[in-house]
Amino acid sequence: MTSAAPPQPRPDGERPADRTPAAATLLRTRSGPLALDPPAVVGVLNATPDSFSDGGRHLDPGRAAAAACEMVAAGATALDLGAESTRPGAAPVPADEELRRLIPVLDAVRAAVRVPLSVDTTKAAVARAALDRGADVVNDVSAGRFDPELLALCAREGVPVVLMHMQGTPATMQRAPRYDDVVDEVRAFLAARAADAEAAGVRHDAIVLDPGIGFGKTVEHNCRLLARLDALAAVGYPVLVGVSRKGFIGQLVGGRRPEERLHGTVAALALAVAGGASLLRVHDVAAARDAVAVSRAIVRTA
Ligand code: HH2
Repeated sequence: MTSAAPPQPRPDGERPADRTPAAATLLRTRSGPLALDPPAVVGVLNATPDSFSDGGRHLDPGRAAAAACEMVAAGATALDLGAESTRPGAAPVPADEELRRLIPVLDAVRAAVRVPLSVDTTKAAVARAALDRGADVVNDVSAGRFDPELLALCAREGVPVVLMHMQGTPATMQRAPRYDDVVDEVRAFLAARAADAEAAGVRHDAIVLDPGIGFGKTVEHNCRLLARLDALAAVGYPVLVGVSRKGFIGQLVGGRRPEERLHGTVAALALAVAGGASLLRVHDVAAARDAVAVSRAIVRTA
């Protein structure tokens, strides 16, 4: 899974093009292994008043726990809990407020389900408190850039970390996103952040990369990253994709609201699986599970 053994000749005689270690096919977490093949379906639970899609719905611990149970029953193999919205234009939330929202919800969800839980935060203090209370994975949309303590914390605790690309900050990122070559720049950024994480002591097989769909990107940038996901998967780490109900899907289907973006989301999920995604961060778990089953069955015959 993580060995640095040289690439083996394939049965057809060709050698793999790159010499990076193979991407992990499972993530080792404190709640057990999280299989990545078939891709993991990661249900989104936001303990926020203002998230773009489920804002206000999961602030109450009892409702969050019920939603968590429903998502697991529908096929989620992990859940991602956040308490700070990162939607375009969102203002930062102080750590004490983030903890005030997160901890009661995390406690209730942890007591209700056994699947690995990730905590969606950029702050080491929030991640530390969440890990102490049963979270298993850190999902950092800043890839360790906003808080210099975060990667060292993940290394010390031995937990997997998701490193996501973002141009700018949530408050500014959609003002005028610009790239010379979005695929090259995102790939180089993620490879460098992964190298920093490993230098901080995070294991190779505990790192997940994420192109950050919608984080400082135009519709065209998002489409290009999804079309060339293979280039990101070739960096040698599992890739997480978060397209669920996002703005670019609404724009591609004539300006639909978040709750009307399911069909567009499923199309993007299927293509993400075809491009090599190993984790899908979604609001609509049952639809994602079916999209994974069908797209993976097709991909496997290629
Ligand atoms: N997207 C959102 C939040 N966290 N984390 C990763 N790794 N990848 C993503 O694409 C991603 C993420 C935004 O979605 P959501 O949590 O539903 O909304 P909000 O940021 O408004 O809470």
